[in-house]
Amino acid sequence: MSHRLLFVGPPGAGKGTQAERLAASHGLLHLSTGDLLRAEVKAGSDLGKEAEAVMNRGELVSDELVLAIVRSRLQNHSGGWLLDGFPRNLAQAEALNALLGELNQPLQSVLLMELDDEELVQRLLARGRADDNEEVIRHRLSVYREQTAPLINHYEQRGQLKRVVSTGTIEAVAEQINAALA
Ligand code: B4P
Repeated sequence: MSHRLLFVGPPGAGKGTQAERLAASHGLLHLSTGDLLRAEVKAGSDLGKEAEAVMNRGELVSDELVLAIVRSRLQNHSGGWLLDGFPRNLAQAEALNALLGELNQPLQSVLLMELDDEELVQRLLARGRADDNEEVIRHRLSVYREQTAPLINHYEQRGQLKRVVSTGTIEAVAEQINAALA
């Protein structure tokens, strides 16, 4: 299996859930930009204060801020990694490509997790995080279609994209992911 990979998919597709499992079972560094941003919010840092309002509106935090977080984590790490929720737009994908070139750690695979909108909304409402109310969720879905979905074509053209449909139990989705990445 690849040891430098990223997970793409709409909010609520289960990227965080599956990334955590896969990273633990394969000894990879799991970098979730969402989790890292929420940790900054919790710590009350300047960065967290800047990110909080943006996240609660369901929009994307600035590319510079997110990129600085990813760079600081990857540049001191020599093993495998799994990026979850990053990149979120083409500008972030280009910046990641440049960073990985600099670090001599090329990306090996991209996993796309897909699920229909109504199931996404139901899962996120059940999760109940601060940014999980229906209006914000629907806005996050439209931000995903506009800004993040173009990554699908981008990585498909590079021959790196694998797809799974993330319906079924967490275990069943994990099996599909293992098969897709094998
Ligand atoms: P994220 O933290 O990345 O979260 P997400 O997309 O909402 O969720 P994910 O797909 O990981 O779903 P999960 O496993 O939790 O983003 C939050 C915000 O951070 C963004 O809106 C943005 O503002 C900011 N942000 C993050 N990265 C950024 C970037 N690169 N640039 C700019 N801004 C950025 O699963 C969802 C729920 O479903 C859970 O409750 C889970 O238990 C459940 N679930 C999972 N799998 C299931 C299954 N098989 N069956 C039933 N339920 C399941």
